Amino acid sequence: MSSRTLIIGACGQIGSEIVRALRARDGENSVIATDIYDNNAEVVNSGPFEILDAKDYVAVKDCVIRNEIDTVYLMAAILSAKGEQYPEKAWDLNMTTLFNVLNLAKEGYIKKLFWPSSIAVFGPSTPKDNTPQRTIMEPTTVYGITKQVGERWCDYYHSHFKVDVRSLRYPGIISWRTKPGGGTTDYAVEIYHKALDDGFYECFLSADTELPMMYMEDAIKATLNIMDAPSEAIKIRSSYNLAAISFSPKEIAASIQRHIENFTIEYSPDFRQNIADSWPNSIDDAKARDHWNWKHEFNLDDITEEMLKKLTKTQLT
Ligand code: AKB
Repeated sequence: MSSRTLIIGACGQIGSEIVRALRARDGENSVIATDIYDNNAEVVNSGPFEILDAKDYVAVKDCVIRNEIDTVYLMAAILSAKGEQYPEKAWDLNMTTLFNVLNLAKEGYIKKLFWPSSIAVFGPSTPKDNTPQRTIMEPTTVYGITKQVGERWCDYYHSHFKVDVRSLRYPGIISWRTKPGGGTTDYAVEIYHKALDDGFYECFLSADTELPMMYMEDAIKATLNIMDAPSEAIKIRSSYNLAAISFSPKEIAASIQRHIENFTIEYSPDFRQNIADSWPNSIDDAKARDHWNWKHEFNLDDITEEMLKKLTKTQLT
């Protein structure tokens, strides 16, 4: 049988797009989509789908063996904002699922593994601008702690057990097909929906909060590129800094106003402001660009144009 891929967390914002891209590239039956819920019709109906609790080691192992899987993308996680509301749940889900797949790879059931990290690994003591690959990392969110510790475990499993694990520190990801949930960067997706539906957005971050962001198409390209790269090219086995653009709520609002003149925004920062303030403004991703030729395409105005066009079309159909 040819190479078969398992996506865990396949109904979520990034997981669903990985399923779509891999099914288009490798054929629908090569990609087994799994999630704890079956709440994404496209993912469920476009090829093999199974309900899977990624915290259950025996169930994940059975799924991997039964489907003759060699590559796994673990996309299930509790993100930054939700993690602060459910700290123990976030720790348990984010770490147990990672150990399950790392151990399956160590035992030889999986050949290659993708695990997403995040800019949340950084904290208030990290240099804020052009944050380097290697720097001070003192995250102040539960989510950030799980990602930082997860990175150390990925590196450990690679150096001690030769596990072929690859990882990216995703910035905020902007997409139109599936909404994000439970993150601090979610405002940059919500704002487009509200601009079209109501002409108004009440933003939970302050006007000048600058954060690293990326369009989904770029994020998927980066993910497939790092997974396709030869093993020797992947010189960092914790996780790679990955960047495209940085902007603030004020700047994304101005970009939307170039298309929807009457769009207005107000700012009511809540607990997510503290999280955003602890993260970098911008990221230095020179290592990714150098080691496996990463290059982004979409800037803020490209993203605004695409988001408004695609969301308008979706509303009309
Ligand atoms: C979040 O906001 O929690 C995520 C992330 C940056 O990892 N989008």
